[in-house]
Amino acid sequence: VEASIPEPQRAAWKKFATQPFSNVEDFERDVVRHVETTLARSIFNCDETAAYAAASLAFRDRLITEWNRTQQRQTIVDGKRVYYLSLEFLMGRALDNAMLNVGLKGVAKEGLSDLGFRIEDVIEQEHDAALGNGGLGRLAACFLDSLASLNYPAWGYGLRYRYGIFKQEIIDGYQVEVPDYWLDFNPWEFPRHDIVVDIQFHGTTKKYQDENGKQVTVWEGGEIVRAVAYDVPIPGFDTPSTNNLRLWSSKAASGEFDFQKFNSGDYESSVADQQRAETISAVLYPNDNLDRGKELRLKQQYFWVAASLYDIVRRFKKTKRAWNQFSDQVAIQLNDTHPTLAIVELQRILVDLEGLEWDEAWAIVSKTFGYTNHTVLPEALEKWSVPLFQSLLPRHLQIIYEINLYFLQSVERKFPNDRELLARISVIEESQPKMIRMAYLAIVGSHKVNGVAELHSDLIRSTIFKDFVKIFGPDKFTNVTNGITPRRWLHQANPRLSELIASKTGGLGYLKDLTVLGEIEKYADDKEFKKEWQEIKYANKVRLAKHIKATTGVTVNPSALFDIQVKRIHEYKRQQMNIFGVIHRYLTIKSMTPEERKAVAPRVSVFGGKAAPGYWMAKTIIHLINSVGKVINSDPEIGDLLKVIFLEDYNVSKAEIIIPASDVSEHISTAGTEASGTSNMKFVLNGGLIIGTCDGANIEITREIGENNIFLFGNLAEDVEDLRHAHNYGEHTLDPDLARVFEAIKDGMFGDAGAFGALTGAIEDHGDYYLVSDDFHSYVQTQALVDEAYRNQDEWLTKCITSVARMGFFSSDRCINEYAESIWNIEPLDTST
Ligand code: GL9
Repeated sequence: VEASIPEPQRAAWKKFATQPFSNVEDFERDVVRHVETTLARSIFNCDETAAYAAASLAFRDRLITEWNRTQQRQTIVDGKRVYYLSLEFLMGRALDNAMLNVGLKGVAKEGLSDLGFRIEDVIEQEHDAALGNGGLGRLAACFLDSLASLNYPAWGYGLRYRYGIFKQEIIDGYQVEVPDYWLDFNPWEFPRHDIVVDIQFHGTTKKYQDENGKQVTVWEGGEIVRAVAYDVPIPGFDTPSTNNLRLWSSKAASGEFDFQKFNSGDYESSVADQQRAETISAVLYPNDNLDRGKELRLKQQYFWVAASLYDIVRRFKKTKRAWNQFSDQVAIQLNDTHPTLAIVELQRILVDLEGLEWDEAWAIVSKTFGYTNHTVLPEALEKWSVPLFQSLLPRHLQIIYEINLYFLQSVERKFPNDRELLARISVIEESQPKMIRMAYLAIVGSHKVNGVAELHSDLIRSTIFKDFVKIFGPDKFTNVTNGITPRRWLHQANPRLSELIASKTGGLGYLKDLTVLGEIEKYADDKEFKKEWQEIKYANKVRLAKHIKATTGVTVNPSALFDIQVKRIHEYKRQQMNIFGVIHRYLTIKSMTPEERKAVAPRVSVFGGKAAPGYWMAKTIIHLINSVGKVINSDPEIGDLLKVIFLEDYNVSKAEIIIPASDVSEHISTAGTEASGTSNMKFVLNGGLIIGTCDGANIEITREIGENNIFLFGNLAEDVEDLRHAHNYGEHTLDPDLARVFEAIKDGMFGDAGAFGALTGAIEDHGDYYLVSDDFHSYVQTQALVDEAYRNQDEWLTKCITSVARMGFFSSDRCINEYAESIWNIEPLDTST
């Protein structure tokens, strides 16, 4: 149905077109209107929550008018769009970001103050949008910021979870998970009840000949779940471009009940059917780097992928182009293997619904997709059981078998008589039950596959995807090193540092071209500049110290060295090595004379991060950190020399307080396990130094900032295999310093020794898979170098400033431009029209 307003009536519309505010008075008018009408409150009933809601709605009005213009511009230009499919978007708070990106935070501050509010308090009211687990989800959020800021026509597609990542509480030193019911009030989304897609599950397939004698397959029966679109506007920085993040929510397919059940009096079970449909988008799976193969997760994946593809195809069909132009109009990026079904679904749409020949369809499909791999950890590589697929998605299983058949045939032609090769690379693993290897399917159906840092991309080419490099050639595999948005991670999180940089580089332009940071290197030895720099760092540490006091009750000295490790808790990230190092430090101080202690450099060790609810070892690490903190923080002999803090519920908004306050941060994964890491970039960009292993993006950070400005230690990725072998064949003796630490734990120094047996046992008795014992000595020694370096504040500051000056490469803008050029073949849109 044509829904445009006819030409004669358009004048009236134009006359009354929404005029978004751009000065203080108009902002105040909008806020008051939203308080009084949208929220139905008044001057007698307006608290900070209401002020937050009204300010957000005022900004949302602005964003949506720009959003409309951007979408119209894109439709008129009718060029290529990129679609970023991600099961996770870890957006954090939106208000501060929106105010800064549209350049009206000053206006809002003054307006809110006139109305009786402090802008900081208003910003604090917002609940984080936490639809992600960690790095992978936050990367997607940084990418959206860059795509909009660089004027790329781009949409994100995800799921609108009712429950985001759980809220972590620490009770008696243990992690407790509390559901994150966050949608009570969310001013940043627009429900689109007119944009719905019905998604099919289960059922059966039938083959028949059509009137032209062509074989056709239909997929019938089963159940239908409805996808409803919710749109979240994504403002670019210093540009009118406002992109769209479309999140799908599930509900029952029709408002009607199942009348069979209803008539037979089974009212409750027909209500239960409705609720079952809503379950699909109910909860984000809280695992980081782990595949658990749950049926509901597969349902989520297909639900989201099918709704998104329907939407994308519908948009393409409106242009009335021929199908062979699809990949000129559409690029789809798969954020990990979670959306791999999109490859199968597009093939199904083209062959079953649009009647294309298989080969013609497949040529289109494989030109459309790009696949990003985010991990080499074997337990994270997704596999789905064939019987599960057979039941849930019978037609897709057939298509996967057919894709695999043609693929294996082509390999057979190229490498005849290599049965082992065929078994290794088959999309179907011949296990009991058979399993579908999603990464292999993603490779076969994409035109480019990329890793997320150089080492990681080298590793996937030489290990897990080696055979595929041989088959498809090296050009299909590429690297795009991750990046972070400097808007949120410098300008928003660290406004004073941003201001200082702006004052020396000619304004905020550096936020659009981060390589401009290079201009501050000339101040790396400037006395005045260094003093200001130091004051800003100190103020950020005071802010964190207040947060620590308020949340844990522990007083920390802001003059001490702040050593921070915040990230998901995982054995490969080695928080256990960090806490063992802390215990070692404690034992060392305890063994000193009071005179010797005067020479000790005071340190605050800060930890933060969530453990997956089912990851028992990670939970034990959290328990140990808290138990150690309890003993050390109350030891009167230690005082300010050492404090150990576990900050509960690490999330994006807490990261914005924590990261600017670090002197040193820890990125100490076993070499070859952390694909990239992105918080490493955030910490350095905020003037902290890194202690880290030669892993992920640490290597490229070192190359950019210089090895004098980073504390690297530990074994290299190339040695890991041999070291593991040594453990397994009894050729390793436990590091003596680590042995002392274990004795203290076993003596009960930190409470019930039995509670930590699994942690020490993994290292002493079970092969030390993450090589803690191998790296412990060089870790402790390198920490001593950190202490020494920190003592010389003058040199330390030079290192920090030099490092920040050289971080331009790690902007997600650089990263997105690389994707645009080498994978998507897409250009920015001119916003002047
Ligand atoms: C991850 C890697 O572990 C990180 O090293 C990498 O920086 C990010 C982004 O590329 O991707 N892969 C992965 O599964 N997670 C990552 O953080 N985990 C989650 O966040 C779920």
